[in-house]
Amino acid sequence: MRDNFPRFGERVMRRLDELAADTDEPGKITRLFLSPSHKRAMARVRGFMEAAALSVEEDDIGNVVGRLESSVPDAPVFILGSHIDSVRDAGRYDGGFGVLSAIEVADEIRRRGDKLPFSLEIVAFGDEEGVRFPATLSGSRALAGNFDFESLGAKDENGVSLAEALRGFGCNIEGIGKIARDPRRACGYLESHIEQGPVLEAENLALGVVTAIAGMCRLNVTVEGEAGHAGTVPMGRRKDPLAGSAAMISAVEDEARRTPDVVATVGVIEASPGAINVIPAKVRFSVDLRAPVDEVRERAKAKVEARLSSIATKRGLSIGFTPLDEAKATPCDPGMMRELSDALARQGHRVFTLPSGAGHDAMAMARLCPVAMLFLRCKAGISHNPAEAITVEDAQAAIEVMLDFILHFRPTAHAEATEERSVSQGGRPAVVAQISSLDTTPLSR
Ligand code: HGY
Ligand code: MN
Ligand code: MN
Repeated sequence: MRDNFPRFGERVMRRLDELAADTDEPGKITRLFLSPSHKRAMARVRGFMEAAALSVEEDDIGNVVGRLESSVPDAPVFILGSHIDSVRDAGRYDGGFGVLSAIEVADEIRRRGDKLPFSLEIVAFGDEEGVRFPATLSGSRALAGNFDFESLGAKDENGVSLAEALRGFGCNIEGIGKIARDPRRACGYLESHIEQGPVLEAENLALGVVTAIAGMCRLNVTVEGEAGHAGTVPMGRRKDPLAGSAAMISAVEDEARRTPDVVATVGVIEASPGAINVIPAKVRFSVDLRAPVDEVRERAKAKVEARLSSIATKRGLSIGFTPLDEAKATPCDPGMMRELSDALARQGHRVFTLPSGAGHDAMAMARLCPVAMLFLRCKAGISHNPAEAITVEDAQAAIEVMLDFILHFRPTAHAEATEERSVSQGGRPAVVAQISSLDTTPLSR
């Protein structure tokens, strides 16, 4: 395939540069769920899908779905995709690569006239990052049939609820329940994504097969003390929630450092009333805690909460924990991993497997069907950062492997293997328990 395969890597790189222009922060890439830039990006991706002669629809949770119909009557569907929302000041490859590479695969299959025993759906999910609302994976959870309708009440930093934002975006809330795909018809999901870590580069490999995706939980910690005059309250009489939060944030980091395989991050902090000469009254900070094994993560979370509570007690502060979201660790399907490894080998790559510390839409899609992920090397493992970088050669290699995988995938053989596995393991891994707490209203200034 290598010789007569047009260099679609160049087109993907060019299109990713075009997609980068869809931002709500000029000079940076910030494309939050249901934002004006998300709407522009959807239109752009729709255009790419239509240029590949896919039939395109936009669903009621803000996904764009392109479809290549199989000539086989009543054929099942194989899903490819990733997300087009971003973090703030993001890189241009996180998510978008998985969508645009999938469009190249569908376009090449159509161009060559290959007959597949399944239809192909290419999905551009609208909310993987969960930056705007305290919910993540809304688009893929809806497609997989386990959207958390309680999250419709969750509010963004401006107090806009998810339901209001969806309506303002032109979505029909009542249509969300109809997005779910039939698990008996979905024969698999493959997501290609940048690794967002340094392992492939260190192995001098372009591509890798993901074994499992780490589980994560997100919570807000609210610490309350006593506002006071910065000049008159003696240090020994203060109940300073910001100084207390500093000790707590160090404890979060310390707990993660001392627990193998656990990572924890405080990414957001707010203090009120927020004046230079006022001892703060209240602080809220976020915690994102992950581990490849759920029990390890849950134990670490309990220890973090215990340590933070004891710091609060010692300092005469009050503390509250508000769970925001949780996604359980998700193993990739062994059969799909084998088939992806075979495609890598056929395309001349050394087969290398690795876990994912980052979350992905595949976590939600695992609820619907067997999933696999193809990782692409990224420069110095940098991601969630405008310095994110990949090469056109690696992009080309990934599309060649994805195409090879799709051309060789046979749902029937796979369905039996999956059925046996599913019965032996008591069904699909429970993917997510989304706790949509409403405590994201901005601190009163
Ligand atoms: O946070 C994550 O792991 C993903 O980038 N949303
Ligand atoms: Mn991503
Ligand atoms: Mn991301």
